[in-house]
Amino acid sequence: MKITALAGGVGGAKLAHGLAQILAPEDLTIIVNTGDDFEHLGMYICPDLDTVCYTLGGLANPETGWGRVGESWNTISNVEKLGGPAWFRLGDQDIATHLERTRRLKEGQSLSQITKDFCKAWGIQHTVLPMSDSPVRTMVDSEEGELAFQEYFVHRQCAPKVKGFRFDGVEAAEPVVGAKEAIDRADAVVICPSNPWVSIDPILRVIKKIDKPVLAVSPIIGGKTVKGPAAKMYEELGIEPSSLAVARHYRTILTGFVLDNADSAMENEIKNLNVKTLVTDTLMNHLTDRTRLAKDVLHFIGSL
Ligand code: FO1
Repeated sequence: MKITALAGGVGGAKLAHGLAQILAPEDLTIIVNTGDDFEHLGMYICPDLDTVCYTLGGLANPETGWGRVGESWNTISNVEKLGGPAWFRLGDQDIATHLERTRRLKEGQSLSQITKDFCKAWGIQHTVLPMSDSPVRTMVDSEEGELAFQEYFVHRQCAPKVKGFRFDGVEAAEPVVGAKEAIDRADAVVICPSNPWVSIDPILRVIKKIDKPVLAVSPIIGGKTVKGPAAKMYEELGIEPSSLAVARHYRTILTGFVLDNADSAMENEIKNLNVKTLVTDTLMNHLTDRTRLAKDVLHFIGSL
């Protein structure tokens, strides 16, 4: 079975990792959100691309899900001593990624070519694609005005009340070469359990049409996000956070939806959206959970 997965940060990376345990490299392509990218300390940083790659490469910090395992913080702590910004925690190994990516971008290499080379260096055989080689910047409209994504997410720790989102540059951003082909040859597209508003919507805005079966895994369990501000965003936008809300979010493209056992009472309402459903354990604390959920998803796609 050939799958193209759409993923953002930590939650999405975990299911992508599970799928990569089961599917051969030629059968799985992961298209990753780049709306979280930003320039910081003179470096071009791609948090979701790095989170997916570090996770697939077994290099990710298991506590946070982002950054590298076994990390040291000498550089950023010395930047801080010099009076520089240290709110965005950049580890020493991680900084090498940003330095080399920035160097290559300045030389004119594309983000997708750089990602391909980095995956090779990190021993990752599956294809990881940025959604576009053109810049897209997620801007968060909040009660304090418009904030750049990392300013909102990390510096302000998602405190400001959100009012909406804007993806600066998305109109001009073409899907990366290979993305359409990956979707065309796939049996199905899997929307990983990432934040619908700021991780998946930017990808869908770039990719536009998907005329393939689409299956989404809810990032919300029991009305709460496992990690990150998705539930808080729904609430602040006046929508009751739930698996049903996520199914409605994607309803125009959705064929199948995977929700957690905790939300089984919602299954019929989701079915009424003309969506096939799978109720299972969607929590992924360990690699075994990631692989199990991936197996459930692939089996479910086989039944669609
Ligand atoms: N998230 C935080 O909450 N605090 C951080 O200091 C932080 C640093 C960081 C460094 C590199 C990287 O790739 C990701 C990092 N993240 C941090 C996570 C990042 O902000 C989010 O994972 C994505 O942008 C949203 O998924």
